[in-house]
Amino acid sequence: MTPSDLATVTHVAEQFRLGGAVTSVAVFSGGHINRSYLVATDAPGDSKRFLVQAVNTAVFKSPFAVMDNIERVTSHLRGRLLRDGATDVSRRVLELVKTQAGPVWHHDASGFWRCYRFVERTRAELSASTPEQAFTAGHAFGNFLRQLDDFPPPPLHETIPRFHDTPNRVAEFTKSVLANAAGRASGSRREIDALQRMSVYADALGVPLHYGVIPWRVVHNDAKLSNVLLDADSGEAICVTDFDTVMPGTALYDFGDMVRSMSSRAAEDATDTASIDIDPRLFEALAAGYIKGARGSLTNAEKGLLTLSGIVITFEQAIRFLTDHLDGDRYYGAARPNHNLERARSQIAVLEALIKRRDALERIVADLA
Ligand code: GN1
Ligand code: MG
Repeated sequence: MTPSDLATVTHVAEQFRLGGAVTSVAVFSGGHINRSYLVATDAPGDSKRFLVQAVNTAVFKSPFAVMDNIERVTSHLRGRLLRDGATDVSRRVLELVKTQAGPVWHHDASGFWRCYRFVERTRAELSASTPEQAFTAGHAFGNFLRQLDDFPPPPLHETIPRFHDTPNRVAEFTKSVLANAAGRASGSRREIDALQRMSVYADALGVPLHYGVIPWRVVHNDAKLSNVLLDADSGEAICVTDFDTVMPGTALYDFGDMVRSMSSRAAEDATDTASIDIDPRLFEALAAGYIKGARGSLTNAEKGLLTLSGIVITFEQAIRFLTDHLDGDRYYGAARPNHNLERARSQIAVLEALIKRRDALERIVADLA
């Protein structure tokens, strides 16, 4: 962190009701879109550390709408936890901190900021290592779906329009291939061709959703393993995080995203693509955890599309990474040259493995359902 970044984040942190003075600030890595900092204070009691985040307003064009959603969702989740008799509510749902001025955000020339209480004694993982981990994370997102099944009107804001509109993602991808803004199309020809061949999957969730075969629900929309906090001692998934894209959608967006990040052991940007595969035991544990966590809220039509959802969302993510590579890494950024191309390749490898193993995975779901 540069001294000027440190001064900025310290100043921003001081705008929130931390209950004490800032003693240290560190970059908190993870997440492609927003910038996060871990801020420690000398506040008395257990709540000494905070996660201060700069919301990426190029991506979230209406950060006020994002914060409105998060306030409503976190307070609903808190209410459901209390109703269900949970004892450790402060570890099971994120808590926004207000500014001295009152709102849960601070906005100045340095950006649009928010602050959460840091959930202590937890960790996050980028890729699943054991079936137990896939089960507990799947269970946490199933539980999240159930806790939001009585979310009251009005509907949440659409914080990013057409977020999981996969055919629209394909259209944007096609435009990027044609525009070739960063001059990278010829070096990505194999990946472009592979994804164009797989475009048949693009509408496989949108059609059932828009024609009423599966219901609209309040869903997370970024349900990857790294968005659930695991207890540092027991490994139990205790708290779902990252509510920026919680909005109407299908449960299958969430399950599909989990398949993408939890049914293989490969990191999202793994480069040894030849070794990337799906482990059916991870997939089975994930599906079992999700169905159990949802406690009967999934319809038979949703259950019947669980396997396909993994294919669709992994395809969509591959398209998004490759689009960004072609556009010059403007959305996700890149820590090294060709980073988004590598991410796209690893997602294509996961996708190919899902397609190859589809029948076996369908049988697993049929046996569980
Ligand atoms: C982005 O910023 P982060 O890591 O929470 C992205 C998701 C992608 C994910 C891939 C707003 O999430 O849609 O699935 O990266 N979020 C946004 O890891 O685009
Ligand atoms: Mg996210």
